[in-house]
Order: sequence, then C-alpha cells, then structure tokens
Amino acid sequence: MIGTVVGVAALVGGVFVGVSNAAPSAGAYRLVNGASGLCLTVPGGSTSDGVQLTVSSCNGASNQTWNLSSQGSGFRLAAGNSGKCAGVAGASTSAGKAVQQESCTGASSQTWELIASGSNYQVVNVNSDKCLNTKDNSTSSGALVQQNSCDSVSTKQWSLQSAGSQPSSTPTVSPTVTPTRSPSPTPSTNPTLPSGWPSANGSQAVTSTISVSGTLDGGLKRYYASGAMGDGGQSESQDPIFELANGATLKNVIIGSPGADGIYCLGSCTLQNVWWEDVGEDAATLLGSSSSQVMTIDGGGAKSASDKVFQHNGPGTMVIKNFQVDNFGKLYRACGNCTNSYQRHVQMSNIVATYPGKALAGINTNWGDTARFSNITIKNDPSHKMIVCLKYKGVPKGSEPTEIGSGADGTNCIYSSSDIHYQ
Ligand code: ADA
Ligand code: CA
Ligand code: CA
Repeated sequence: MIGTVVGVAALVGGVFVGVSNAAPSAGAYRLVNGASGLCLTVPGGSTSDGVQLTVSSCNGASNQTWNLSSQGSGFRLAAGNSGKCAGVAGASTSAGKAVQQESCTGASSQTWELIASGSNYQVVNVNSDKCLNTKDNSTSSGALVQQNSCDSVSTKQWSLQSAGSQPSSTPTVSPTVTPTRSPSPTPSTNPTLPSGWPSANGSQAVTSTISVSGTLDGGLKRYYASGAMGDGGQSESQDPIFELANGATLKNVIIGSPGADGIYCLGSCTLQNVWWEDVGEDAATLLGSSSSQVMTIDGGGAKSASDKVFQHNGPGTMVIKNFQVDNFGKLYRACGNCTNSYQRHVQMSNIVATYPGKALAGINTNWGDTARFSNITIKNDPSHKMIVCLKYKGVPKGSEPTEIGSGADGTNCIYSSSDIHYQ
C-alpha cells in the first residue's frame, strides 16, 4: 500500500492539527476515533491472544496505550497492558474481519501504515490494504473494532495523542515518509487528561477481605463492603475490601459504597483502572516493609473522600498516574504518626484534581520524604486554595503531626509552576 504522507503539521493543545499530518514517530500514543473521541482499547485490560479490540472512554490506562515501533513499511501497534500486537484475525484481507490483539510476529497483518487524512490518520493494514474502523461505524463505547475498505468516513479516522512515555524496547526509527517541508512534529508531552467514569458491570457485596495474589481482573464489577467490614466512615478499625500480596495486580475494579478501609498493598502492587465511587476511611494503603517497594496506581479515579485517598504507612514509593480525584481531603498522605517513621516518596503525573480538596500530597520533611509532580490539572479552584504539597513534622505513634509549610522547595516538594495547570 502506498500513501503520500507529506504535509505541514503543527502541534496545538496536545493534538496534531494542520492541512495534513506528517507520519508519526515511534512512541506511546492513544488512538482516538475521529467520530466518537473514544480510545482504541484492549477490553478488560486482557492479556490474552484473540481478544477483539474495542473503543471506549479515554482514561489514560495502559490498555489504551499503543506503543508504535517501526515494522516493515509501517508500524506495529503493541498494547501497553499486554505487549501484544494489533492484528487482523486470521490475517484476513476481507472487510468486516476483527482487529484483535495477538502475540507479535512481525507479520504484515500486524503492520499498519498511518496515512495522513486531514488532521487525522487512516490506520491501514499492510496485508489487506483495509482501514481500522468500528463495526457498523459505531460511535458507542464498547463498539468492536474491525477492518473495512478505506474511505473518508469519520470512524475510519484516528488521531494520535502522546501517552507521554516511550515503549520499553524503543526502536528509534524515522517516520515512514519524512515530510519534505517541515521537521517531524514532536509528540506532545501532555497526555490525554483523565476524564469520565465507567459504569459498573454488576455489583458484589463483600463480607470478608478478598486476598489477591497474582492478578485479579474485576471486569469493572462494583465491590462494596457489607456486614462487619465497616460503614465507610472515618473509624480506623475497618477492614479492607481487597488485600494485595507483594507483586499483585488488581485491575478494572469499582469500589462502591460503603468503601470500608479500601485496598491494602502488603508490598509492591499495581492498581490499574480502579475506581472509588465514595471513598471510605481511605481508598488504598501501602503497608509492607521494604524501602524498594513500589505501589503503582495507573488510571481510575476517586470521589468523595472525607479525608485521605491514598495512605502510605510502609516505606518505599507510591506512583499515582493518569488519575482523577474529585472532592477529597488529601490525595496522598505519608503517615505522620505510624509505628515506624519511614522515609516515603510519591510521584504524581497526569492527574486531574477537582476542588474541593485540601492538598495533593502531605509529607513529613523531617523524615526526608519527597513528592514529585508533573502535568497536574486543578479544576474548580479559581482562588488556588488546593495545596499542592503540604509539609508536616512527623511524630511518634500516639501524637498528632503538625503542619509546617507548603510549596515547591526542590528538596522535598519537587515541581515547578509549569507542572500545575488551573482549569
Ligand atoms: C491516620 C492515622 C494513622 C493510620 C492511618 C491509616 O493517618 O493517624 O495512624 O491509622 O490513618 O492507615 O488509615
Ligand atoms: Ca486513616
Ligand atoms: Ca485507613
């Protein structure tokens, strides 16, 4: 398939605009459908072969992140959650055949050319010469993705939005065709802002803590506390709904009301696309005892936290990214009065925080805590009342820590004004 990919492109507000686009560079992107604004998705964050792709509301999660790297005359598109490649089922050349994730083979049925089409791209399968489309040209969330003959129908147009990070095995390659009149545009450093809440796929009452080791994929089911677990108020004696062993992943879960004491991580863990509809005592806590443990919260969101959302009681690092939070006390608190006075670290990126909210992070500077922030959007806060980084003096268990200041200092609270956007 031959495409003429020449043009002048400009980058405005994180999306490519212009008469026509240059071919993209290798990197991590979201593919946003030109008709619906929905993102190309591996449904349920599945890691299995043969799962047909869908479009769904863009939420910044890894199952909507596509790592483009050079392959043949185009790119392979590898899903961020599974590493698997977008390909046409059975290497079919017929219209209407499913586009699915499959183990990457480098085949031409897994190779895609991105052909400039106005300000978007057609995503053309090299084996079939057919275009990535939604079934029946659907614009609904959950619509299946397939190939159809190429034309200018808007469901066959896709825009690329930078997902902000490079794939793990990054081949640095030049675009398919180099534009003749201008250099390749640099992908935006601003990924798509998290927005939109999922609807639940059924509900389940939880009467005793669910232990997770390995991966639990909730398929967007709602789990809520029942019986003696706790009422989701501010009592510290409630039980968690989920408890994750070291190395566990919990994904595609909605925590409903009551939320009790949320989720515990006993070591390194990942919460992917987890949503709290009404945060209980808090949303999730990092426990554990290793200074190298990392808890990663990627995608999802939390609403209505009377006090804390993420509580850090053990040592180590919490990474919070692609997350939205609305009406809360603190998005993150390094415990100021726990049994062990650890040094703790937090990194926040691509966060949308809607006021009211007291602070994004509360840390104890006397224990050497650090908090780093990038691409933070604060909404509904014209007077800038939400504190980005609140400093405390941590104290022994049994006392109450005191607030000692706030603001960027390059040592404990690390950010610059360009990291914080008010909307
Ligand atoms: C508060 C409380 C801590 C601890 C924490 C938690 O910060 O002061 O001692 O209980 O909540 O784990 O929820
Ligand atoms: Ca608490
Ligand atoms: Ca708690």
